[in-house]
Amino acid sequence: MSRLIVISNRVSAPDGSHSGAQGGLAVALASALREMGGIWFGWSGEQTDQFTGQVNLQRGDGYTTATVDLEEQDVDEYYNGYANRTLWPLFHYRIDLAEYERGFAGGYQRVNERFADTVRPLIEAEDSVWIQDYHMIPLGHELRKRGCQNRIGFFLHTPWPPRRLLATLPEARELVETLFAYDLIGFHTAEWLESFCDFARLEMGADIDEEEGVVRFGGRSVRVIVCPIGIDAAEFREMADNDAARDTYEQMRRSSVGRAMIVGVDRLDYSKGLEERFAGYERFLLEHPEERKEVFLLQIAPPSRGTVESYQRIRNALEGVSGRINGAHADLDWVPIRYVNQGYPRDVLAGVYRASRIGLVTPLRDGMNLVAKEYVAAQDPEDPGVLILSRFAGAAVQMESALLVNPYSAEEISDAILRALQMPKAERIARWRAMAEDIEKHDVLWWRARFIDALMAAPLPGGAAHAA
Ligand code: ADQ
Repeated sequence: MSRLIVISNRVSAPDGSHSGAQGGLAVALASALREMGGIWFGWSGEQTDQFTGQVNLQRGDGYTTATVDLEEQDVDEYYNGYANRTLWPLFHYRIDLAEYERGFAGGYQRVNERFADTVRPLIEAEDSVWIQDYHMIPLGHELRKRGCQNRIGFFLHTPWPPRRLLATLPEARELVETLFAYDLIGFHTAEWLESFCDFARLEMGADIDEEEGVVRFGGRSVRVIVCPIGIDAAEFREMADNDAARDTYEQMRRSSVGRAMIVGVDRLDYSKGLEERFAGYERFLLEHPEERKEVFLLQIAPPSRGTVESYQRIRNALEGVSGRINGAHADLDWVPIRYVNQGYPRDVLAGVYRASRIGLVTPLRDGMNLVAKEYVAAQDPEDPGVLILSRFAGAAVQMESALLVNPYSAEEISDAILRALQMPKAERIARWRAMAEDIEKHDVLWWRARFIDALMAAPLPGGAAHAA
C-alpha cells in the first residue's frame, strides 16, 4: 500500500507540538496520514544562521512529521516576500498590492529547491506525494528533477487569478510551466480551474481536453479537478455543544442584553473585506435609525503576517474606521462595533456563532472560506442564525441559500442585514437546512478522499514524460 507524503509550508504534529497548520485542514491531512501512514513535511517556523537541510523527525500517533529550519533571508524572500507580498495579493486579484521583485522570486525558487533536496531522500518508490498551496508551486518540478517518479498532486487553497492579472507577474509563464510536473491539480471551484486553463491555453498554447479534464503542454499532461474543501462538520457540531461553547453562548447572550448580534470572524487580511464590511454596517445604521440600538457587530480579527507592510496598513485602517464609527454613533448604553484583535479556541468561536443572529462573511475574494461553513455547522437547528456571504468567496457556489451579497456594495450589505433581521423563522430554518446538509455531505473527509482517489487513479508518471 502506498504511503502518503504531505508537504505544506507549515506542519501539524500528532501531539500538537507544531502550531503551524490548524483547523479542519490539519485534521483532514492528519487523518489521511494516519490511514495511509506517511510523513508530513514542511518548514519548522524556526530560523537558523546557516541552512543545513537537517530534518527534525518526530514520530507520533500514526504518522511522522519532518521539519526543516530556514535562514532569515529565506524567510524574508520566500515566505514574507514571494508567498505573502507577491503571490497572495496577486492570487486575490490585488495587483495594486503585489510586489514584483527578482529577489523574492529568486528566494522562492531557492527555498523550493532546498525543500526538494531535503524531502527527496524521505520519499520511497511506492509513496504518493500531496503538495499544498501557493508557497510550493515549483516543488513538484524540483522533485522530478531529482528523479522522483512518484505520483505527485498539488492543491491550491487560494483563488487562481484571471489570466490578464497573472500575466503581470514577470515570471508567470515559468511558474505555470512548473505545474505540469504534477499528475493532478485540485482547485476549490470551477472558476479557479477555468482561469488556470485560460492562462495555459491562451498564454502558453496548452491543449485543454475538457472531457478528460486534462491539460497538455510540452509533452506532459496534468489532470485538473474541482475539489472544494469542507470542514469537519461532525466535530464542529459537537464542539458547538460542549461546555466551553455553552459557557460562551450564555456569556454572549447576557452581554447582548436582548440585542441581535452580528458576528464576523476573519484573519486580519485585506482579502477579507473588513473595511467594506464596516462601511456596509455603518450604512445600515444610517439608513435604519430605528434598528440601530437593536443590533451590534462583533468583529473578531486576529492579526496575521504582521511583518508585511500591507497588513500593518489594513490593521491601522480598521482601527481608524471602527473608532470613527463608534465615535460617531455610540450612546451611553450602546457601542455599535466590538472590535477584537485576538484568536479564540474553536469551541469558543462555535459558541459565539450560535449566540449570533447574523454571520457576516464578506471577503472581497476567497479561495473557499471555512468560517462560512463553521458558522452554519454551529447553529441551533431549531433557531438558526442567517448567513450573509460574499458572492466572491469560493464557498458561495455551494451555499446558495445564504444571503449572497456583493461585498464592495455598502448598500447590498445594508439591505442584507435588514432582510436577515426580519427573516421569518421558517425561512431561516429552510435556508439553514439546505446549507447544513451540504456541509455534512461534502465535509473535509470527503474532500481529501476525492483528491486522493483522483491522485491514485492518475496513471503512474512515465519516466520520459517527466524527465524535465
Ligand atoms: P484562510 O484565509 O485562513 O484560509 P478560512 O477558510 O476562513 O481562511 O479559514 C480560517 C480558519 O481560521 C477557520 O477554520 C477559522 O475558524 C479560523 N479562524 C479565523 N479567525 C479565527 C479567530 N479569531 N480565532 C481562531 N480561529 C480563527 C485559506 C484560504 C481559504 C480556504 C482555506 C482552506 O484563504 O479561502 O478556505 O485556506 O482551503
